[in-house]
Amino acid sequence: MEVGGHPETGDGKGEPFSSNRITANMSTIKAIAENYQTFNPAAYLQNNYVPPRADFSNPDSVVPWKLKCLADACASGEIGGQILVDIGSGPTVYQVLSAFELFKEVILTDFLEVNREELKKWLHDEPGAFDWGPFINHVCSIEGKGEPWQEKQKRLRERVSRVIPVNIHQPCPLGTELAPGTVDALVSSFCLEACSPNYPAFVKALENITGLLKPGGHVLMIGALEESYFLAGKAKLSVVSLTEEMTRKAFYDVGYVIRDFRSYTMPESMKVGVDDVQGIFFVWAQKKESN
Ligand code: U87
Repeated sequence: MEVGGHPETGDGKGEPFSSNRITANMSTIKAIAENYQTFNPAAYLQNNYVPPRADFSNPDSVVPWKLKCLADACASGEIGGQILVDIGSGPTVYQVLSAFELFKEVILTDFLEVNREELKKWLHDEPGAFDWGPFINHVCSIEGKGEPWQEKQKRLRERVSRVIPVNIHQPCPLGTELAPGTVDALVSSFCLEACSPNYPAFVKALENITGLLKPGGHVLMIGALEESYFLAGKAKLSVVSLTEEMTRKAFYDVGYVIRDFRSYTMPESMKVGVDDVQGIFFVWAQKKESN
């Protein structure tokens, strides 16, 4: 099959689908996977989920902005159903604090065993688990139901049915755990761009996770804009540098209608030397009924 210039040698013009790019792609996906083996969840949580980035008294702080975007989409009344899957949860749960209320079953996923263990530690309220209390309390205040955050925490721990492996670079990212087209909604925060070697691989990964969704299903995605690396202990992870246009185009090309798109410019006060991120995007998108 002739795809963009000479199949074997590639035409050097960087045609996205030339064969040597595909092989290069594969090697770099493997390299990223190896690089993640030194990812330290505790260091990562200290880098991103304590003040100033997680400061609920500062309206300009990063985490309150993320939680507001998610809460607004979930308050629309249009999102809900049987199964919600969070793609690339890492060691965090803040990203599902609004959405989980709208589903019967919530499935958390990550590529790394160490992160899945960190999640299970919190789910089972084991000693040394990260304290998501201030995050849950903030979401309760956004939702304005005035309920004690401990009740919401208890509900979330009961609603999570599984913590399973995921690989977004696989056509079936969850393997045989869930059949294609059976999931009602996806949440994903800072995952696809943080483990894809380049933009075509990012778009392919979006296509792969989209295969899990029912037609008409919703995605709530948070991601980094114009970031090239981040730190997590000894690990220095490379990131695909995205612009808003590249992000919108990916959702459009994969077959979504964008329901809401927001972006946040990283204030100097939030640049704490753990990455070179310049901004954050939030997308609420709906998979077209049929492409
Ligand atoms: C979070 N969701 O913190 N398939 O929101 C699937 C994979 C694969 C793979 C690796 C990146 C952190 C972003 C969580 C964790 C997100 N992780 C998994 C970080 C970068 C900007 C920034 C960050 C965090 C891997 C907070 C803030 C900012 C990680 C997850 C990526 N800099 N998943 N093939 N390979 N992963 O194990 O858990 O992706 Cl505020 Cl600004």
